[in-house]
Amino acid sequence: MRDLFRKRRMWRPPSRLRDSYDVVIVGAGAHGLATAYYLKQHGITNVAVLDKGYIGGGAAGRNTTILRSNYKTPEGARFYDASVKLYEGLAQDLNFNLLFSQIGHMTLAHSDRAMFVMANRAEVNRLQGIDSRLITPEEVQELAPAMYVGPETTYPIMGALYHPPGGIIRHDAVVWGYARGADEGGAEIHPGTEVTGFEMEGGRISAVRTSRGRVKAGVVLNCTAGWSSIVNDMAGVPLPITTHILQACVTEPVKPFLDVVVVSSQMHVYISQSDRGEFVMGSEIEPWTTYRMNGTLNFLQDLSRHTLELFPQLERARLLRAWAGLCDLSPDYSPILGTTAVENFHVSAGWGTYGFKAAPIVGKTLAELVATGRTPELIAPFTLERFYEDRLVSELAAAAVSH
Ligand code: PYC
Repeated sequence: MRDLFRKRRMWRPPSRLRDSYDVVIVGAGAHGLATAYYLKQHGITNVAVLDKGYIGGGAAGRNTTILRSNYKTPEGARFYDASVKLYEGLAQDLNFNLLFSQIGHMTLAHSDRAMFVMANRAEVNRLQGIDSRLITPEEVQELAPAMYVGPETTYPIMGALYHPPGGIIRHDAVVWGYARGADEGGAEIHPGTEVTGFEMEGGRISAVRTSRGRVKAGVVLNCTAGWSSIVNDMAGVPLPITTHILQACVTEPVKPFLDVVVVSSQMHVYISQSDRGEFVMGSEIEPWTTYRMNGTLNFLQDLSRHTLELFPQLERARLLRAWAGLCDLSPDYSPILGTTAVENFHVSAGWGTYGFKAAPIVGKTLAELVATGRTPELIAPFTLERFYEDRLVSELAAAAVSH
């Protein structure tokens, strides 16, 4: 019976930690697992993915599943566009149904200033070959016929930034698909294995100390999102990151009536309807820094108020679940990705509210960095050094909602 159960699992049950690995990835979320998966394409298979909790239990399991690439900077738009393109072929690559619904993404504008910012973003996007354009209130209504856009709204809708390639995907399927692919490629996945420190020798990490023993490591990657500054501190590489919570919630399933992702920065909401009919809704990050993932009543009240202005039909819908996740926010709202001052220690951090969207391209580019020792061009703008060299990549106005 026990054997039968094990054979059916999607990845091998955790074995004993070996003494040494070519690559140790800290964090078994979407970024860590994707990196382990793509390392196989470079012939690197002696890999351990360690996580203090369970697979996909951090930000990968606590987002609102939105994908998009309509960022504000050319660097950001290029990078996230490469990620969306990988997501488009990912179900086939992983041979795993990821339920990617490319239903389009619409960011509402409620003021002249917002229209100007959206127009600017649309231009930047189009110069990168990304489908993104300003649309009129009439087109907004055509895309979301069930949404209230009449005169009684607190914030009248003046137009929107429309991004057809955006959409939603099944987030846990992404994690499981990458975990299964990484496992098939030979990587070992070790949940319940907390990293407690690094042993340093000659400016390098020589070994990783864990709650299950010590392992030697050729290269170490920090893919721990909300906990990235804690893990980086262990290597003596401080990150300019503050950690906040982001809250979201979901209603009971209702009849399908929304077929596009709707975002309003002014109203601090993003709303989509899942394949099951649930309304998935989120808000801006909380302004205080914390590692406690406790939800708040204020969040539920404000979010419900704004959602009901747009979708009064949801008045009687019950909330099924609410959750909070950690966001590792960088000063310019762009990721911190790639090499650090410790030669064999690389980082994927500073994701704020954008991390889940980036998982495939993070995995691909970090795997290339590990395999070749060279920073791929796509991620060169995002290295930690930019904060010492005054080369910030400000994505401040590209957040789904205000930060
Ligand atoms: O930037 O698309 C976004 C986003 C969605 C949820 C949080 N951020």
